[in-house]
Amino acid sequence: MRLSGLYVITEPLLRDPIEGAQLALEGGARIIQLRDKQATTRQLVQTGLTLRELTRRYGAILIVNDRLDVAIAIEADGVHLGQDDMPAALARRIVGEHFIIGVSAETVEEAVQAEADGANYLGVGPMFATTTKPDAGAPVGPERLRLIKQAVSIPVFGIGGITQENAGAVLAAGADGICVISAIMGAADPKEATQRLVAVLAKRGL
Ligand code: 3NM
Repeated sequence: MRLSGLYVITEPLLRDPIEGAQLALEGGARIIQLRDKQATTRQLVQTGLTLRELTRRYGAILIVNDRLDVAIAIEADGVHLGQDDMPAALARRIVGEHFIIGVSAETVEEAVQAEADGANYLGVGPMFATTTKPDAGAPVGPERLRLIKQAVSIPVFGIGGITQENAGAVLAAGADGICVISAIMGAADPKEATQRLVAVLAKRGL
C-alpha cells in the first residue's frame, strides 16, 4: 500500500488519544500514530491495543512513535523513529521487510541516509512554527521538503505547524502527505477538521 494522504498523530495533552483517533478515523484519516511522551510503557501498550482494534475496524494504518518494542507488541503496522531513536537499519534487522519504518528528517543528508537505511517514508519538518513539539528546531519550510523529495524515492510527509490554510503549500512542494497534531487534536470539532484536510489532499489526488 502506498503511504500518502492525511497522517494524524495523537497528543494526550490536547485530547484523549482514543477519542481523538476515533474522530479522525470517522473524518477519513488513513494513518494514525500513537505518540505519548508521558505515558508509562504499560499505559502505552493499553492505549495501543485499543487503537489497534479501532484502526483495524476502519482499515487504517497504525504507527507507534519511538517505541519499536511497543509497536511489535501491539501488532502495529509500523514505527516512527526520530534521529535520536534506534537507527532505521537496526530496526529493519529486527522487524524484517513487512513492517513500516518512518524516519524524521530535517536535512537532505538525513533523508538520504534514512532511505539507505531502509526507511519506508520520511517525516520532514518542522514545516512551520509549532508549539506542539517544544524541542523542534526552526522551521525548514516547504522548500526544504522540495529538495528532500528530489533526493529520495520514498514517500515524504510534511510535519509541523500544518493547518488547513498552509497545507496546500506543503503539497505544492511535492509532499505525498501531511502529518498533523494540533490541527485535528486541538480542533473544537476534530472530525470536521479531518474532513477539511482530507478535502485539501483529495484535490491533489492524495
Ligand atoms: N515532529 P503540530 S513537528 C511531532 O519537525 C512533531 O519532526 C515534528 O504538531 C518535526 O501539527 C511535530 O501541532 C509537532 O504542529 C507537530
